Amino acid sequence: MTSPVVISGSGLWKPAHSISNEELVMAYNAYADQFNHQHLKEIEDGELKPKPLSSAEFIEKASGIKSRYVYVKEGVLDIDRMRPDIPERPENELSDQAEMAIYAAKDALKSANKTPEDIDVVIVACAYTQRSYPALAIEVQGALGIKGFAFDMLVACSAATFALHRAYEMIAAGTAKAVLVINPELTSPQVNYCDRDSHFIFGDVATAMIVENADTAASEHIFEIMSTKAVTQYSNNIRSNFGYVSRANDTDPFAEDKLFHQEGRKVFKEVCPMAVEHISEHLARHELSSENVSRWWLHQANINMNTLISRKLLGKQPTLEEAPIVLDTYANTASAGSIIAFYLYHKDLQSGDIGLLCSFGAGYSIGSLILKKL
Ligand code: CO8
Repeated sequence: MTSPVVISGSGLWKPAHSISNEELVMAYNAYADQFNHQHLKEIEDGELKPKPLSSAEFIEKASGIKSRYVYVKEGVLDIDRMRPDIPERPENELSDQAEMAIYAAKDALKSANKTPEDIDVVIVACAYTQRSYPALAIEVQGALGIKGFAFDMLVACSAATFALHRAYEMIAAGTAKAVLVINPELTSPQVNYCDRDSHFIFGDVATAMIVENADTAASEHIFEIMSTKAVTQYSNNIRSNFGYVSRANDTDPFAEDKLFHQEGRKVFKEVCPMAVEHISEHLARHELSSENVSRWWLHQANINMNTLISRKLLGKQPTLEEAPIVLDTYANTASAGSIIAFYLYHKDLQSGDIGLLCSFGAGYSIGSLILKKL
């Protein structure tokens, strides 16, 4: 019998700086007041819409977010800047995202009792990479001294789960012996801090996981990947138009459409039923039902989405132990959210317990893995 494919370690790195809802709202409201004052004439003439005020209470109630980590805090709360001030690093220095990735990778290697020599594939999977080439994954591979190959992949909210799927397939096919999947989610440069509807949503973080065969795994907490399931369906409701063609388009690189923007209500309404159907079908593949799942490591975009999805699946409000929420301190960290939930809440599970890891969001994309503690 072939040895199962397992997750043998996980890693997390969070920046040293965080911003509370109150701090963020204070800066945004001061910016909005200044904008409305400076553009009084255009607003009165109906040429511009006034900037509405934000509220910390609304943010917590609508999203579950109380605070978020940011890679660089300077600039974000400066009402004359409203974006992080991240100095460009020279080409002979480690890039920002590679540095974030390496912190999380080292934590994952330690938890899996592995050294870089044990790894032969590195995947950097996240919502954005700070450049197209050379791949961040190859930079990380070089910095860690890993032999083999490495590549980047982008699937927005589902980058982490889709990369774990690829890692699972490589191990199952015997084309890799141990895969390091890393998610350096540096979201803050793409957040429109001047937009009341979205200024609060995202945070920066990096996560990592090690995927290998059970017979090489040597850690305390090993999870068999029983199976994977993915689906995508095209939607313009979550979008950023920033890209390498922007320069040739002769458009304003600071324009709102070049940053993250969404139709949040529509996303909520369309993604929740998709996620419920996807997860139900995935569990049914193993003749499992929701009652058989001890832990739900769900995507962390909005607490009300998670409540709705888990209530539909379980027929009741899940406890925080059953479906952990990390949104309050981390906010939406794109593809890393469900991995943070796993990292923080997996050690108490017993041998034979089943957990479900699932991402859902931009694309639309949904990716799930059914995991069993060995
Ligand atoms: N303060 C006060 N009032 C506000 C604020 C605010 N900050 N924001 C909106 N309001 C107002 C609205 O203007 C509206 O007023 P009115 O009724 O007068 O028009 C009212 O509050 C209600 O607004 P909404 O209906 O929009 O409020 P919701 O309850 O729907 O909450 C959410 C808004 C939180 C955005 C919610 O719709 C949501 O979370 N939807 C799901 C979104 C989602 O999951 N998106 C996926 C995110 S994408 C992703 O995860 C990865 C993408 C890639 C990474 C990008 C990194 C940058």
